[in-house]
Amino acid sequence: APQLPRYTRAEVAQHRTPKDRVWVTYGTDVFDVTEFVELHPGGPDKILLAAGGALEPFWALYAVHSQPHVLELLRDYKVGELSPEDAAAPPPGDTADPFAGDPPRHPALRVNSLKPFNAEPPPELLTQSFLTPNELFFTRNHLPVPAVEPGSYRLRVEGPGGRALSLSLSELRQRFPKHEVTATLQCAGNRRSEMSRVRPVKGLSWDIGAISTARWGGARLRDVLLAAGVRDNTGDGEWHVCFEGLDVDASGTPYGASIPLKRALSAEAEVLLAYEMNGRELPRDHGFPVRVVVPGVVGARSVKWLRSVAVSPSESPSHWQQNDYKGFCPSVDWDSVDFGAAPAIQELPVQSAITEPRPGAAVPAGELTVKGYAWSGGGREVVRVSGAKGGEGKMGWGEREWREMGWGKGDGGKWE
Ligand code: HEM
Ligand code: MTE
Ligand code: MO
Repeated sequence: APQLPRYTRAEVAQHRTPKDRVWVTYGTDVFDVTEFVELHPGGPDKILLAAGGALEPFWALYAVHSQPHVLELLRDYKVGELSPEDAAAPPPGDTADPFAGDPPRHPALRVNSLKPFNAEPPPELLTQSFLTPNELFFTRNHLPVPAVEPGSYRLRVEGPGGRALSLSLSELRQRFPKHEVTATLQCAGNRRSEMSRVRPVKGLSWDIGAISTARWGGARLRDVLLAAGVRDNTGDGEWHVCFEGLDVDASGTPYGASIPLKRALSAEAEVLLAYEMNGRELPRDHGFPVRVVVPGVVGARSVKWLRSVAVSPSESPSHWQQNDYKGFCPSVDWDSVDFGAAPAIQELPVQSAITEPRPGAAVPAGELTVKGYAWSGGGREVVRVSGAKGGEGKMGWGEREWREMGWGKGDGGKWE
């Protein structure tokens, strides 16, 4: 066979659009798939997400590709091989960097900030499946990802009157029944880039993807609190449950937040201390080994890398409970804001967005399939999706999946 040319990964990365030609790698082989882009059964937009890089992380998410005919098809487009140096693993990062220990991430994520890591899935992958694959679930980190050794992990639970528990990971799994909940997390900043077009606002410039859905498994917070001596009448329904993470800032202060004790104790609210996400252990970016999941409530309260849980007459003293994640009227700005004057956000209102087609996309004349998501907030069910001309949307997986799973309610849905 004739010797094919060798290319570096940097050379492959220069071919990311049909104009510059579309190259991808698989193993150590290089392919020019420009002519296949329009023929791709999964759509041209999706294949372009991998342009200039490796196919493996994308194909790992969509099992349709693990069939012999897909590899055969790819073989026709081979144009070369990776240079021997680039075929080897990338060099390790800088150890003086506090973020050097962060985990590897999926290349499809749209990165809003690298350190700390904040990223969202591209819209057309968000509605590719009802449950967001763990690798694509949006990530909102305020600090470096802590490295937790699961064998020595302990969760401290402080009940009323000085009572406290210290739970290992296996005690958390064995002492309390495992409960599963399908819940959507949304960051308060979701769609901030659109708000900024009306008036500039401070914060990460999220598009519509700072929202994702997973099936979470773990112990009910209620069960753990009862074991720590909390009773249904503790604090007369006025107290709070404060959470702290293992992620700390330069002064050693951890991320923290709280929710009302009433919600924590409500069997209906289904607040979890989750150790599983879509049937697997939590990924490091999403709180390994244990995180809080508060369905229907702003993502900021679902504390990751959970270190402690404490019942208290007051809300968490954390910066993120007291001086962030609050809503103000449009006349308030950063000079006049008084964070003490507003309550901490818990439930968020209705949210919905179109994921396909994207703004500005050229679409064919005639009937068009539009995809998107709808979320009610507060753990409530999506009742209706209506079009601009009053037409009703056809509910997609949301409703159907909840019924299949025997769930009477869900707090998210996707439709087309
Ligand atoms: C489906 C090939 C890249 C997402 C398919 C199918 C083929 C194919 C042959 C149909 C499989 C079957 O039903 O038997 C390829 C090739 C690629 C590529 C050759 C690269 C050169 C990608 C990438 C993504 C992707 C990067 C995601 C980001 C999908 C999806 C489907 C699909 C979601 C299923 C479509 C549906 O039925 O809804 N692809 N693919 N593909 N592909 Fe790809
Ligand atoms: N927990 C800790 N310990 N540290 C954090 O930075 N970010 C919060 C919350 N829990 C955060 C945290 C915010 S603002 C959101 S929106 C969600 O986690 C995001 O969860 P995810 O990264 O798993 O999507
Ligand atoms: Mo958030």
